[in-house]
Amino acid sequence: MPFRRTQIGVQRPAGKRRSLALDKRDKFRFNVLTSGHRACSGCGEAMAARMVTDLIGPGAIYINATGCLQVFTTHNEQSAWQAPWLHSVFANAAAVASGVEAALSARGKDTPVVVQAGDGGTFDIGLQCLSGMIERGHNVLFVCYDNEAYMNTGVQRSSSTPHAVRTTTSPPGRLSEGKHHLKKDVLSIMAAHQLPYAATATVAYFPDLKAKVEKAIKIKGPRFLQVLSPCPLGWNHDAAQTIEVSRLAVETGLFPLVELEHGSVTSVMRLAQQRPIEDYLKLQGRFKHLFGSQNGATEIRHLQALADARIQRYGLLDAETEWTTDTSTQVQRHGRGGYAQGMKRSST
Ligand SMILES: Cc1ncc(C[n+]2csc(CCOP(=O)(O)OP(=O)(O)O)c2C)c(N)n1
Ligand code: SF4
Ligand SMILES: [Mg+2]
Repeated sequence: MPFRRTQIGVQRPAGKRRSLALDKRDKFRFNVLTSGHRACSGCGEAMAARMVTDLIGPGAIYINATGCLQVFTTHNEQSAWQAPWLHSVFANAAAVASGVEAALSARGKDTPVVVQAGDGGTFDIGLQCLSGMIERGHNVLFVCYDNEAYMNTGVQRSSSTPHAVRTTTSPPGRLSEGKHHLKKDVLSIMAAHQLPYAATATVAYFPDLKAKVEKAIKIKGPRFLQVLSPCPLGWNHDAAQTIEVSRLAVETGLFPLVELEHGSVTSVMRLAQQRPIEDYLKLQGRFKHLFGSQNGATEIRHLQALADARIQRYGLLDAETEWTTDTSTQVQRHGRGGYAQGMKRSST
């Protein structure tokens, strides 16, 4: 009997298509990103995308840049998406979303338009389209699932990859301790556009992520959400520790959870205490080469200094926080091995 393959995990006889309305009524079982897709086990991006899209719901139009999320959810004639979903090319998701939003607007509709992209599709190849979308004021929510490398094509470094990380294109060896360059501060680039809303979130803090998605979806105009999404394959951590790794990124100060409105910081998640950076690094094979050598120890100190500088910048340990957009509090790296300032740990 011929089968219609429209939804992953469900093969039904042609002509007997399960109604989406039926799924939506069963609110305890309905997921915009449904089960049966091909993500690796413990994939932080799959978790993040399920959380975000379930909070927004099936009434939005989703535009997906090329990347792991697109590939593992739409394998050859199948789709795990139970909502209108469009695949753009790697670079132009924000431009496609701009067109979708303009067309909807011309027809008097305010259907939410949501972009989903990896860090490569956001920080690197998608950046100019994203910048244009924001500058033109399109009513679009752009969600970046930041797993800090080009995972879909085999873990190549991106401008989101932190320094000293092992990737297939930044292998540690005699002359190097992994990636030479710092992770790009994409949130500050967004802030420079003075867009209505920008925030960071991660899978370990669901209530925080929920509040931010719910807020973002209500705001009009361009909005940006950067969701740190650990990748067991590329980060080389235990698939059961995705949430722990995500939590430690926040607790060490490396990935602050913040909100910005019109370019200014409006809220931060404060830390009760700062965890040492080693607690985060030692769970991940991508940092393994740093342990046991003098050069590696230097890079660990650099990573600690970065975390300290972010804590200081956003006042994450202060009872009374004064936020600053002064980038001089950031650690600046000049060439290989040298940092101009911020090398001292303020606290651990
Ligand atoms: C113009 C162009 N260059 C390269 C590729 C190959 N490519 C597809 S996905 C991808 C990496 C995606 O990385 P990211 O956006 O971080 O998403 P992830 O897979 O990590 O979730 C690359 C290099 C492409 N599809 N188009
Ligand atoms: S490679 Fe990483 S991002 Fe891609 S599906 Fe696997 S765990 Fe998820
Ligand atoms: Mg990526």
